[in-house]
Amino acid sequence: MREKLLILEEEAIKRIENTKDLKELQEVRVHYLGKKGSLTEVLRGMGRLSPEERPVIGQLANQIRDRLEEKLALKEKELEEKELNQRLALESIDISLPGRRPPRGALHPLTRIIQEIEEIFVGMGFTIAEGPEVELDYYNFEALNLPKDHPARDMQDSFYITEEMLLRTHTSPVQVRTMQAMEGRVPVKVICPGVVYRRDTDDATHSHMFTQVEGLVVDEGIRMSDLKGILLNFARRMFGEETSIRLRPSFFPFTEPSAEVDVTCSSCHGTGCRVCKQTGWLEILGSGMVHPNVLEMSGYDPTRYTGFAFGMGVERIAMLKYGVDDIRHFYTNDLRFIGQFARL
Ligand code: 2NM
Repeated sequence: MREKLLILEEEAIKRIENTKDLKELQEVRVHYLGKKGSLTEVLRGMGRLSPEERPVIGQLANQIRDRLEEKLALKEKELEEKELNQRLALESIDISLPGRRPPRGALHPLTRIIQEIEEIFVGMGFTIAEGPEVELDYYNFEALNLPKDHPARDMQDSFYITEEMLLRTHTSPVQVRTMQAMEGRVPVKVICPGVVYRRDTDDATHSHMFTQVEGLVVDEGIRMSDLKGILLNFARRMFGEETSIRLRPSFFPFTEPSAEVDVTCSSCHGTGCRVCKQTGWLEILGSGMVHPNVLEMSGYDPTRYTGFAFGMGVERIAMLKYGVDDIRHFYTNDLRFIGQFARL
């Protein structure tokens, strides 16, 4: 019996040592120490032993079980470590490989100019208003002192959708809507950025869809000097503090008097160059004192209130500021062009 147990132990230890994974180790454990295991079997046969032998063999069997348990535990720890190391090696990431830099996006140059214009006017107390691009004839023309038979309202120049609906030709209808929503309250002090549509043939300086920012101020006692002050401040913030402006008489149906505003050419500082066609001046916007008919139609008594308004083309401002020679560059989305305006 004693011999049998010692052989069993030797055999079990060999098998434990040769085990290659945890699954196999569990099989070995069951084979020797399980309910129907070899050692268990031997212990069960102890009933046939003499009373003198029984405690000796029993003690030996228990010692062997303890030693095997210990060996199994040691081997289990070793195999667990081995398997963990294998998994870590397999799942390891090569952190020495440099990453691929994703291309960085940037705002479109027109978006940047719009934001810059907005910031300047918000700094002077203006709020920003937006409105629909598909507009009623009433807001786009009628309420701006352009009655049905007015020559400046040529059907050929607008994209009409129905008899009374069209793509807005300027953002002035937003200002009309703002005045009507204010129901005669003052001050009205808004700028209206947005795209507008005109039935033009596209070329280097014209686009059938372009971007405008218009402004409107209505209050008691608003005068032409207020317009000049606001627009001089805008021009200096936009084109540099050394910039001067000049106003030239002009005509718009919705303002009287009306004026075109020029800034001193920043390419030649007023001495004359190709950009300003030797004049030293660049036209940047149209403006004027709001026509009494326009105020009246939108709920403001023109004997009590006055106002000024102005409108500029954002593409033109961007072209002058950055020296861009063709408006179509803004719409082609060639990253070689667009990428040059990214803030670094
Ligand atoms: C311009 C030039 C002059 C203008 C007028 C109005 C309104 F709605 F108040 F009547 N908004 N914008 C205006 C005046 C626009 O763009 C060249």
